[in-house]
Amino acid sequence: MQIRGFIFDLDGVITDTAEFHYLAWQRLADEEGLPFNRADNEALRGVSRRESLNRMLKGKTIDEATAQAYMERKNIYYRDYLQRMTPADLLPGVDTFLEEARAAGIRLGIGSASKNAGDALEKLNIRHYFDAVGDGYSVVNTKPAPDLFLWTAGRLDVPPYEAVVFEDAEAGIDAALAGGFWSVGVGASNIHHAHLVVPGLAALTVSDLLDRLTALADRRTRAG
Ligand code: B16
Ligand code: MG
Repeated sequence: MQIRGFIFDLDGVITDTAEFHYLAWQRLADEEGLPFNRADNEALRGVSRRESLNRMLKGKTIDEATAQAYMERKNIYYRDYLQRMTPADLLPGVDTFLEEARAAGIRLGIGSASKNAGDALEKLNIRHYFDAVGDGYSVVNTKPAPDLFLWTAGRLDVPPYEAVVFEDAEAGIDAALAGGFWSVGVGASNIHHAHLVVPGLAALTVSDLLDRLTALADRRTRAG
């Protein structure tokens, strides 16, 4: 088995923008008198801005103009938080892991649902590591559809069975598996169906990961 590409989700894997998304949605909810809290926000992880709004509204119906205005306002609040982001906001172990992967000749990509992913990479000063950046503008069908990871793998020129997706959200692992990728669940919530689960990238080295995936592939081959 050969692994030639790594594709990283951004929020929850590379950095914790989830907190900024939460604060921005919470501010909008408070201004509009919508019931919303930190626990509700968990259901918004990894899904698009539009789907996040739908989940935040919990069945309440609003007209399209109001929906657009809400999303625009939330995004203004979110981008305000993003401006304060620095390389210190990288999650532990990320820079070492990216360095190791590059040294091993692995092609690197981002597969994030966020339309702000490019700006976050610039603020974190890690844009230069990536050969391809798939973001909220790249495809129509969002996670759990595999389209975004397939799009990014295409740009990396690596087939899914030779690529690993790193994801913190259930919808993201579903998308990786649907696309035929190897998957690493990062964190602890609802990602038990990934091929491997780690608490964070600091808990993993590239050579250890490749060894573990090779062992898994060998077991599968033997099992037929
Ligand atoms: P935006 P990821 C996702 O990023 C976030 O997890 C999710 O909370 C957010 O709604 C989505 O991006 C869209 O973000 O409003 O900036 O376009 O986990 O796919 O990196
Ligand atoms: Mg995520």
